[in-house]
Amino acid sequence: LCRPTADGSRYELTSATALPKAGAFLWNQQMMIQVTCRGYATAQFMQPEPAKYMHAPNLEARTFMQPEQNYYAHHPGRFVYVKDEETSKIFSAPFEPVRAKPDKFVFSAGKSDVRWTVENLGLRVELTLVIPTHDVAELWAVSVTNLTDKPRKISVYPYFPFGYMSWMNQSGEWRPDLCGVIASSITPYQKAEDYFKNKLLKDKSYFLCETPPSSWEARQGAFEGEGGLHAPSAIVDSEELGRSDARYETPAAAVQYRLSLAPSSSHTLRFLLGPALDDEEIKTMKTRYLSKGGFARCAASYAEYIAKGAGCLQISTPDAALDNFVNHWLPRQCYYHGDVNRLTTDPQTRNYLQDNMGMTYIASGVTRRAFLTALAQQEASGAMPDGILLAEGAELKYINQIPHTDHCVWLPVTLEAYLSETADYALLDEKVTDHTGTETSVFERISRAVDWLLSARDERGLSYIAQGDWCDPMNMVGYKGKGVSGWLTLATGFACRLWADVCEQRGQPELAAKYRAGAQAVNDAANAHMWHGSWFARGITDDDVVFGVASDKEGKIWLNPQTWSILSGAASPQQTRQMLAAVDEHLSTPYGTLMFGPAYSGMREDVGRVTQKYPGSAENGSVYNHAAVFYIHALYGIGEADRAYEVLRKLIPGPSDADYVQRGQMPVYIPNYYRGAWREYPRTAGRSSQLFNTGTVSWAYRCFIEGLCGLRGDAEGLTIHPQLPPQWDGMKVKRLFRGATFLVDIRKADVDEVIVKHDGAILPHARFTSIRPGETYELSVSVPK
Ligand code: CEZ
Repeated sequence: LCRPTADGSRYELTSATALPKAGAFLWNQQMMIQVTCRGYATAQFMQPEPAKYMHAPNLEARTFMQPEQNYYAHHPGRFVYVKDEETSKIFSAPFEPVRAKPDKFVFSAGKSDVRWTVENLGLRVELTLVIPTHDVAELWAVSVTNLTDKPRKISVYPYFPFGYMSWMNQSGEWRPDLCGVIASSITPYQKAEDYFKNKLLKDKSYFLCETPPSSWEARQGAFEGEGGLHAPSAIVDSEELGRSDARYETPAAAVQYRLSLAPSSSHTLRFLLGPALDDEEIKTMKTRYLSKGGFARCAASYAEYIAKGAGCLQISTPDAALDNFVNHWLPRQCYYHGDVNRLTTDPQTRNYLQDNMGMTYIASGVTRRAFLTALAQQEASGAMPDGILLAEGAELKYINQIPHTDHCVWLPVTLEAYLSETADYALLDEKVTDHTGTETSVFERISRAVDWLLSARDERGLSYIAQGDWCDPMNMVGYKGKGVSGWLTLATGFACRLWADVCEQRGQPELAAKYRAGAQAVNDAANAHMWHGSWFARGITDDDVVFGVASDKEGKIWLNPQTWSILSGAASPQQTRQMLAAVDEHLSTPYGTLMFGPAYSGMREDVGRVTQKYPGSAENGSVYNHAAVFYIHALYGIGEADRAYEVLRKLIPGPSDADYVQRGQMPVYIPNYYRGAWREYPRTAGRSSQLFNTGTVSWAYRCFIEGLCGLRGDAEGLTIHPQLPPQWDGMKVKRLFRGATFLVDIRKADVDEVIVKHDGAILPHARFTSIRPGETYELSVSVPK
């Protein structure tokens, strides 16, 4: 059903129906497109706020990327109809809208392109999608091959619906001068002041043809006719498309090529799709891209851009599917997050910092700049804002208008990864100027952020939650100003602990002592008020009700407080044993570890909106991978290698067909969640959200590097402490680190502790120092059985 290509660089899906929502995505700093194997697409571009050039057939609410998107007959997509002119039979590639059963179907997700091969009616259609590195456009190549030994007469009709562009003004027409269908619109608005902003929006969408077609149609209604998209009248009832235009009607680009194909011969067509301000821009794009050479140059340049995200780790383990994911797809997804910040102009502060943490392993200069950017927006109180503004004129939108209290936590937490990887302690002395003109060092600013965390606590020493913490929709625990978060209390402990280490490292023992004392105080408070029986509670509401405890029927046990009590040091070894057993019992599922359980079946007004999400979806008790990966990180930290690996492996779909079908996703990214509620709703349990925006990936990469492979940096070197799962005898690792290459051969052996040999000599403390950039070091590592 689903397999990598021989060199491992692509993943192929051989059914259009088994995983109907499975897809792939491409991005650059200006745009992003997610396409499903069946041909539906969701694309957006930045101007500077996210906008669409292909619309739904009805007016869409502006919102962020959604999980479990629904696709429907008129969903925006990229389709190619084919008609055999002798028999009048039709099909469409990749699969929608006709849904004719193909003789062969291959959806092939590449790192820098997406391809399909579809065979039907003795014809092969090959589609390739590439995008530019710096511009907003889609480059589509369509090849048709006659697979029979007879000459064929066929019509090929690319059909790219623009959708409902605007209720104020929309139209579409064939433009012979540009050789394409151009749709024009006015982004709807009502405030006079918006006119001046909107007049520079790219309100045209173009579909250009390299080769002039035999005919065209620019009006969606005329194309579809009474036949519907499954059998459009313009194709089924007529020889040629009707050449009409759309005048305040829904525009679409349909073009027809009447081809005669000799046996075994092929014909290739190229098309360019995108948004534009005006004709000038369309002409420029056409000249730049719409030719064989233009396509080839674009593909090469985009592949080069993607290759910059190759990361720092190549593994070879007994699990080939795991290797493929870690070597090819995980760094790519980290790179996406770190390079384009999910294509928002105001990423949530916690997302911005964690996405940039992943970039540490790919291009650490980007991470460094992100710390400086974020800290320049720190508030005078030391608090961090809910979102970091990245574009001029950008505003805090959606969730960033809701006060969350955890943002400061992520500074020391993500900085730890950055410093381990780079040892760039000089960053701490950089001066950062905020909007008031105050100049303060990075070190001082993060100290103030940690101080703020310590101050934002109640008389019991527990952290206020306001309208949310890491869990965005937990908005009603503390909206009256009193409720506290068990997780945030423990996360504050972890932040203090990490920050104390940095102070120590800088030779500031008094400060280190202060933050150690801070960590102790919050950990004590958590133990006094949150530990109930066998695990830590999730919080205490405005009305003083403790929740996330054994007596709760729903939301009984939450993963994050357990995880972070390990990280903060609040949990004793005895407590840890009890918690891990409870997590195994209540939260472990075949598709990963639940964020909490059982899911809420309805609104709990003292917890909030999270309880209103569908049980088992998103934050309401799914396998929310971001929470699962924190858990994995904590488990590696305490040497729980077996448990850690078990949870880690479940982040990735496959490799059995049954698992692919249940999750519905290819192993080319980690989604933000898999459905939970597996006792209540086994039919949907495990189903992927298909949403590739997730804080999971930076942590997952970190867990592979520092946890599984155990190759973690410190101020002067690299420590080596692999934690292999029980079923493996060994693994090989190539790790790029501070400019050097480490080739590490890890084997289980009869040893009591990790033994590392280099050039025949045993390294003291399984640690490599005096690393010289450009060198390659071969290490052989023995780990206890
Ligand atoms: O948003 C994510 C946030 O981007 O949810 C995580 C949070 O830590 C991330 O920062 C957990 O709550 O209902 C909501 O508002 C949701 O919380 C979503 O916004 C959720 C989306 O799935 C993001 O893509």
